Amino acid sequence: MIRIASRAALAAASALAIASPAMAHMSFETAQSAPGEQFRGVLVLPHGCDGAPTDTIRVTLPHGFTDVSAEAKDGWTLETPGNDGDVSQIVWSGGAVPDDGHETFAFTGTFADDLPETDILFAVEQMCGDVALGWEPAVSLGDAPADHGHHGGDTITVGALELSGAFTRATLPNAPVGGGYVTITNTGDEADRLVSAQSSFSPDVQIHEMAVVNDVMDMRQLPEGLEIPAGETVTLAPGGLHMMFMNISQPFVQGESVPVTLVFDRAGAVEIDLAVQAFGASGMDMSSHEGH
Ligand SMILES: [Cu+2]
Repeated sequence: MIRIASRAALAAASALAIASPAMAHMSFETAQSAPGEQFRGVLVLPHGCDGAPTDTIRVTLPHGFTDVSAEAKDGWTLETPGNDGDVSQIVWSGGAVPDDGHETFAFTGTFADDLPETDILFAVEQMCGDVALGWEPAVSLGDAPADHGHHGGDTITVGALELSGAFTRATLPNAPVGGGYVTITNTGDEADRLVSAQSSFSPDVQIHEMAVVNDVMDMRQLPEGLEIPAGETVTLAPGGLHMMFMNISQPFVQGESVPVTLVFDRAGAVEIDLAVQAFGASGMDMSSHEGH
């Protein structure tokens, strides 16, 4: 079980889809829609937080999801903060779903016509007193069901390595950092190592892992880089290993791409383009990441 102690840590972690693989993920009952269509999102709460009842559910809506109305629940206070008449968040608070309870939270909205036919992520915070969990349930606007593990893109080969599914996510205008994700398969019979990364978007691209320290989820830099064992696949993905673009010089814009050169011990350097996916975590503050 992953706990996130502070609001800042929660915000940072939520943006990276914290969820232990062993846990049932919070997801939508139906996760299929299309650009221009109305969608009724029914969030299924799989469990509480490590024994404590869930008292708050906060959904941060993605861009391009409008005409939102949330369904009230008996015993819960419903708020829909936003600006200019647009709802940006839905918050149900003051209730109590026990750890073994089963509860759903529902809302309706419309996906914009011009959204790409890809997965759209909603950021959901599940709070149980001081403990909070972050989720990123997806809705697929394309033909395929929503799937975090598949982001398309070409496979690039360098030496014995195959790189695929390279992507990042749009950032807020003033966000100091951005993430980077790619799947690396070592088809050779000798281990390789991702030793560094460089990009014109950042003076310092770091390689991070997620780790639980003193019950608190945090990220830390891997100064020795990341080993890619022979014959194995290493996936950099939200919630786990990732590239972290520190002090980014410009925002990551959905639909564009962010170039990054990955330097491997054995295979050498290769430049890949990270496709910028939807902004899945509107309003998340990642400032706790500054300076590490
Ligand atoms: Cu990081």
